[in-house]
Amino acid sequence: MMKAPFHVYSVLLLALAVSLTSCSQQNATTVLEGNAAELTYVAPGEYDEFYAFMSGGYSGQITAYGLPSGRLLKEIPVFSVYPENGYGFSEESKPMFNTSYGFVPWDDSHHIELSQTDGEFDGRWLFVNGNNTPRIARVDLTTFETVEILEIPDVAGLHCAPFITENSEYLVSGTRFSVPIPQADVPITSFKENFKGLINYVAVDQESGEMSLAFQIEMPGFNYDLARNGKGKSHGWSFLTTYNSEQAHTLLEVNASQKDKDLLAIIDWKKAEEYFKAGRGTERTTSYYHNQLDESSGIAASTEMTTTTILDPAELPDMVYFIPVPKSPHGCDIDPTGEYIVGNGKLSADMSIYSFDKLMATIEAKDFDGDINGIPILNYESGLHGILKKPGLGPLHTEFDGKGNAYTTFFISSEVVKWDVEKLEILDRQSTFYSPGHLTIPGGETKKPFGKYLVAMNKITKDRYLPTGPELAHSAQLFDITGDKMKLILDFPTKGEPHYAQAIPASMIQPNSKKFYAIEENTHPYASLGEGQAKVTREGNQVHVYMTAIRSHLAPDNIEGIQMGDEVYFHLTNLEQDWDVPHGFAVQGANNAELLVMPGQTKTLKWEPFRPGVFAFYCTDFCSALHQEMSGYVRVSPK
Ligand code: CUK
Ligand code: CUA
Repeated sequence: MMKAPFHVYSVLLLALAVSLTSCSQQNATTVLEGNAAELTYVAPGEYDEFYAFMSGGYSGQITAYGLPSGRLLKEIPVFSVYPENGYGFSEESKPMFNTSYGFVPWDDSHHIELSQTDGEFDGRWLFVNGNNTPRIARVDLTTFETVEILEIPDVAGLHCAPFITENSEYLVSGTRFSVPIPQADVPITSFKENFKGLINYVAVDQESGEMSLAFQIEMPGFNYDLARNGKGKSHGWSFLTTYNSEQAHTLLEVNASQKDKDLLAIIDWKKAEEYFKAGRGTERTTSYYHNQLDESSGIAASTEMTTTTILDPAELPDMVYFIPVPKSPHGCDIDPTGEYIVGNGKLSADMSIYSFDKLMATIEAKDFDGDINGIPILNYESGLHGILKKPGLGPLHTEFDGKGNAYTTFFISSEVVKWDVEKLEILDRQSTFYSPGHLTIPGGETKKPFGKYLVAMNKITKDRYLPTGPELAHSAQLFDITGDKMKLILDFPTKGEPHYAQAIPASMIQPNSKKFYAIEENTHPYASLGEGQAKVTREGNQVHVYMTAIRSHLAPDNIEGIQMGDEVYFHLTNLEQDWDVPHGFAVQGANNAELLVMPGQTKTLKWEPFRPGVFAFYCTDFCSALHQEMSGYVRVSPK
């Protein structure tokens, strides 16, 4: 099984696994500039200049931070239930978690993508992937709420997602793990015959933001890792790094690191779209869920989808290409001009930078070195802009400042390196504490980066903060990149494991931020639009409590006539019409969670009485001086 010269790889692999955490705190202090406090200080009552949206990794959520202060503004629940506000517990939100695998209340969120118009952020929506149970979610940036979750069928591990095109036409994603497609009970040793990859194109409605699966491209059974879409001159093309072109299915750390080069997939998505629209795809039966929140009722609904269209590159020419990329690549990043594509290998000493013009010329000249399943492999040298020599160890991700500079994180050597994209010259390097994964620069993946700051999201925290036992918060580090040299100016702990983040000027979001929901627009079927509508109704063993909340009482506040065996639905409408006056609701022995209801909204908690007696309920949000009085009783009688 271990045909590879194990000793050779083991050194590199050990280095990758262990990483260098030798930079001491001493160094941190020496690289700190004297005016760091001034550069990051946001006075009480003042606002941050940027919102930074970070994925939560194994928390499954998104967090919004202010930059440069590093203050946590909000955790936005996406793929995981969130008892803090009842997301995933309220009847309205439960359908958001429906998948073809059942109710899945957790995921692993990796990559944030802000919506774009003409290659620049437009501040409308935020997309993020669920890596484990393949899904893509959309957050509405007027409410900071998850409004849509779309499952991606037949893939396994949606790490490579959801990368957006220049006008938010599509979100491209690729399967992390190849699997039998369609799923089948086959021996794992039949990997090479039976396991396949899929690259997925989800269309985004330009007006509503609504996602729909357009088509899937069937690919060889590699691992599809990360992608970016072209911009400007390269608009219409997608680039995806792949690893495990060895097609190993066991001990990947050795067996998927045998070849000196893996492959970068290059896709002409305009061509794919043409084929799709001309009906050249094959329809396949499948199952996946599309969950959407109706914003006027606040109720989510699921639709099961049953077919998908597959495009086969073996039958549809001039659509997919490969080009070799150095050993075990991770990030795939494109500079603001759309000309340079960085596809670096984690186990390679140098970084390969491709030129879009040269790639196109290579395709034009059919300068191919064979093919895989009918997909041409472009000549490596022909597509290359050049090599960045010995930039550091373990290059992962690159972003840009819009001034011709790239910034790359190096996991093994624990640093960020600034280099000139055109000249391929290293300009600066600064230590991070410790091994960085992604980095983000405001607008750093767009046509017009805002520059100014760089945030490194570090995988290892160690001694950066007061210890909290074995489990530590992950850490982010803020650098000022306005000068020739990067300056470390702030450390801040983060939630979950932020893999990627994007930052956007606050001015693009703040004016549109919704303050409350208009009660007259509430279309929830169980809403009480005034206290006069508060009531209790019964349909068989289902009891519906139409309840209202306004400072400082709940109505009705004495509920009798409930029997053991009943299902009680508390439909709480918050009648307030002012900013920042939520009311909460919890009932004793609640076997789920609470509700936190925003002004003008209705939310529902299902409660099944557990024994006869009189039980208290109360508002959970300190909403007024008489908040403690905001309570009531429910009486439960034997059947
Ligand atoms: S990431 Cu998902 S393993 Cu480098 Cu984009 Cu962290
Ligand atoms: Cu309403 Cu406390």
